[in-house]
Amino acid sequence: MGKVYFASDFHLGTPDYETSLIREKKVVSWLKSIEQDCETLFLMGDVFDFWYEYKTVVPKNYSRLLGQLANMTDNGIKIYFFKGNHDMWTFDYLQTEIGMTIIDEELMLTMDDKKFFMHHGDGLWKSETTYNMIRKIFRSKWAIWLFHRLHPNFGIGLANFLSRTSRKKNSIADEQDIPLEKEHHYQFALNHAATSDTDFYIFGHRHKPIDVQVGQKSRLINLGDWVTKFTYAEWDGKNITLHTYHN
Ligand SMILES: [Mn+2]
Repeated sequence: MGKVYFASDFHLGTPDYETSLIREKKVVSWLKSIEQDCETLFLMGDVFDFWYEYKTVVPKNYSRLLGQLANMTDNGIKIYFFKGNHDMWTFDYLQTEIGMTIIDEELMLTMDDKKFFMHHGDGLWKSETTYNMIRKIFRSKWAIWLFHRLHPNFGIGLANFLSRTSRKKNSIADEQDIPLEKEHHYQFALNHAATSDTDFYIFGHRHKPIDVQVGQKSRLINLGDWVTKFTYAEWDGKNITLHTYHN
């Protein structure tokens, strides 16, 4: 039996082409280092700092990563791609061309008799009403229909700009070292675990590696990021562990 790997928040594309390319090569190097024993890979959102695909056009970047991922699925590795708040506009390209399974919201799976609850981590908390409303609009059919009408040079240019603005705003919140009990993911997991027998809650989005116990028997893992931390989680059938990739 192979291992299961989890990573999120590569934010490829930011802050500029050159810096992102270095990071993309690092991600690919990590993927090459795990592909021998990897059975399933969970890419848990914000892989791209911005992604939008038209019916016939995709962003002309990320060829190294996409090639590596296609190679892995060709070799029988199962890959799940979660929509993050930066790359929610993935439609069928990554599924049909790369062979990844696209996940819209949460994914609940049992692996090795353990129950996993996985989600990118945005929009889970009901009190974030403004954010959740914007999220709903961005994901709506008519917003997508409208965006489809824009010429890619304009549409993708505009979105890159918006994505950068949103990242700047979010990264301030991301850096805030708020206590664990105030973390939305912790509150969500605590609340959820009270009425379910989930073993592991796995999130990205916060850019903050976390591995703590929740309630009586559950654990919360936050995957950190690949902007400054290069962290990922590994499930070997018995234990889940957080690691930092060095190359
Ligand atoms: Mn995010």
